[in-house]
Amino acid sequence: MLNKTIEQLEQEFQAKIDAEIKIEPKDWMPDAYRKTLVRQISQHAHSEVVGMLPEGNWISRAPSLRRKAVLLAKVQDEAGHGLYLYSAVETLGTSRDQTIEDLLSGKAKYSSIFNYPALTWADMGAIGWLVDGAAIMNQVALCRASYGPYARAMVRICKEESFHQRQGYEIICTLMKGTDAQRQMAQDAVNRFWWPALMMFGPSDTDSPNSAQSMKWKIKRFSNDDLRQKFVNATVPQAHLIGLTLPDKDLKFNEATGNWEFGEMPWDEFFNVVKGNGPCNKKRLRDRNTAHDNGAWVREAALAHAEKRAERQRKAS
Ligand code: BYC
Repeated sequence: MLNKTIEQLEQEFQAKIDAEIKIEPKDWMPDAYRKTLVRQISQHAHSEVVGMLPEGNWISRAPSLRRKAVLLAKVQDEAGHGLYLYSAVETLGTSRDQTIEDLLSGKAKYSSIFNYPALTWADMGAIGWLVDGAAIMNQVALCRASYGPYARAMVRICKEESFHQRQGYEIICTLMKGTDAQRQMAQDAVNRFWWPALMMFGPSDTDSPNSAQSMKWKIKRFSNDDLRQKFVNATVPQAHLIGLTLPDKDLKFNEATGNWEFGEMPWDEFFNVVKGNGPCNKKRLRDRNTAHDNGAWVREAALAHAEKRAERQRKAS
């Protein structure tokens, strides 16, 4: 490796990617590839962790013991996803403390969707069905990402996300079979979450500065717009099946392309939320900081326990 030029190393790196050989932590990689992965995987980890806040708030108000147990399990899964992903970031040489500090200080991004409030129980259904549904559409492709630790984490995450999507759709289906007030609650949740769910896929391809390079590196396999369209095509029939309407007067099926065409995305809203001005950005950051501070004793106890064990092992050997 010592005698190779950067150009040669880059060519070999791209050849491995083109041949579908995974890049592993100790392999040579361009700085920009490492940086892109740290950016995307850490934003993804933060999304999982901040995503626990709107749902965690409903655990104590779930309408039955069964619903409570299922929601609790889902929120715990999200914490686990965050941990796999923070570990994947560590394999790229960035410490977990640094990554978490970037979230707590407000420097790091996380998915726009978690800056919207969860106002009613039906929102738990809409989040599971639409938000986790959008997340899976994006994440199934990430199971084939070129970076080994990320791809392997995604395989496990996707299995759990499928359960999340099903539990959300089941909540919405149950409400749609209920009273007028319950159907109205479901419809209201879908009206509020439809467009924000479509925004999760990111800016349109023409405004996505990272897509072209990330696709060349096979971190991303599909463009933002392609995934958004796949999600719309999969979800519109599910809505119609249970009698829901979607809040888009321009939604129509195109026989020739097989696509459900949809109206103009509210891009001003998207960029405003990403800039930190969504309905809940400040609250989410404040709550995440409080949760982190409240967990200090757990981290201290875990460290003290690890030190004691190491000490015992030293004495025994
Ligand atoms: N929100 O060039 P682009 C979940 C940013 S959570 C905020 O297209 P890229 C779940 C983007 O970061 C699901 N920011 O970027 C958890 C970039 O900014 P920087 C989370 C967004 O990276 C709990 C700029 O806009 N999933 O599953 O090529 C409960 C330009 O965009 C958003 C992931 O994170 C957004 N929606 O493509 C329930 C998946 N979109 O960094 C569910 C992994 C874009 O240049 N991430 N931006 O300052 C990805 O696949 C890609 O990062 C994206 C964006 C498709 C999201």
